[in-house]
Amino acid sequence: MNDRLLIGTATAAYQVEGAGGGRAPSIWDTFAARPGAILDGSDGSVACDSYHRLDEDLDLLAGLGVDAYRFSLSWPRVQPTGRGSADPAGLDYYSRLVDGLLDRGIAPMPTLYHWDLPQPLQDAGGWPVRDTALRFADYAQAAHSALGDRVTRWATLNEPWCAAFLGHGSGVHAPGIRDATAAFRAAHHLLLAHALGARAMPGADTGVVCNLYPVLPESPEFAAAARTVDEIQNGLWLDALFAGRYPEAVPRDDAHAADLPLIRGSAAWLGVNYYTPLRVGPALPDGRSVPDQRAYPGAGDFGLHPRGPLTTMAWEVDATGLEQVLLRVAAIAPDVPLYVTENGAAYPDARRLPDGSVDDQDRIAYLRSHLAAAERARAAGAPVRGYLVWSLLDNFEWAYGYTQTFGIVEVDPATRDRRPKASYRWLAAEIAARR
Ligand code: IFM
Repeated sequence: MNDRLLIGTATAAYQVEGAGGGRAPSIWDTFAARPGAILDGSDGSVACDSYHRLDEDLDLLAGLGVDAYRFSLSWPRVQPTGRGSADPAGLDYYSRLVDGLLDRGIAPMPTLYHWDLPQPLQDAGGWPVRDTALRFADYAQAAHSALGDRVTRWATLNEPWCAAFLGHGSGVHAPGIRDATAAFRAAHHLLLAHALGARAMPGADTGVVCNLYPVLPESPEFAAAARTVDEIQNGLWLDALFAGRYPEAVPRDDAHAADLPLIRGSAAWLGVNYYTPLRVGPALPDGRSVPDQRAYPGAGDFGLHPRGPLTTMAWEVDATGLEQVLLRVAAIAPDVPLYVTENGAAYPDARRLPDGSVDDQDRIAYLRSHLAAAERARAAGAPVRGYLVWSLLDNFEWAYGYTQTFGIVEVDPATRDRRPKASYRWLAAEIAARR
């Protein structure tokens, strides 16, 4: 095992870049334009404007002293229609980002797909259609041939559960479809895309990033619902990737089953995004749980019951859950390196220090306890290699717009000026101490 945990931060293209440089439309541009889809009516057209503020962001990373930076490539920036030749200007942005990181001694960790499907591919059917997986493999090859001389560690997809089940089950994410059959098809084609993409990048160290949760029934009557939630949230991805099968909650499909041998063993490493456990209990009277139910087809009527203290996402804070999910994966796939590719918390950020910067002691406590949990999993034998904080910047939090702040750097919503929070300084000191 490597002696020192690699420490970094993470962002994603649609959440930070903005549409600068003539980025072509993705499903998130279309979805965000739907009235009521985004809580504050916002979108990612400017976001943190990282497209124009590349050097500033690079310097913030250098100031932290991180080992790695996880970012995503915008597929429509690289391949505007999702097919055909790549746009050299789009690739050039990522090439400059990669060079800027390497110049500062930071390892680039790109993700190829963090939910921004080129709109023309959605018009052709999107993830429920098999051809989208083939298009993804071509895109992966184009990205790898442009950057593979400088980037070794790639993630194909971020959180395919969200793309499949929030995008096609509950419909709270783009493309906003509510159809369980489409959600299961999307899930399979995302896994196929990952496997074909990994094969299209010879010599790369290619993994995939899943959002995993301990799933806990509130009482024995909810054991069956919790099992289904667990199978869709965790088992679907882990079983397919590491055992070449789907759990019971996934409807049988012979064409999908035939792809499983290709999917099995296709991840050279696994990224684990962890935020909170899920407690499955009775449906809540105020109807808040309804979207969650649709995101878990077959689980029946249930609600999620987070226990305080909660973040502003209403997510329960429980660092032991991170240790549990890491140990669970290590038990299934003991030789597959693990990276905590996202961990972090949205808080009100209401307190300020005399110098005006946010004094986010709650976020520091969250990060400190979760980093310790990752270390405990490692000490217990899980091959945990890295820990990356979500997020470097306050950014576009999908259906929540800009109402949720996860950053260790504050971004002024009007000017996009950056100001490090206390958590940024804490992380910098933590990294320095570990060296
Ligand atoms: O902001 C998201 C990110 O895009 C994917 N993982 C969870 C984060 C917080 O919700």
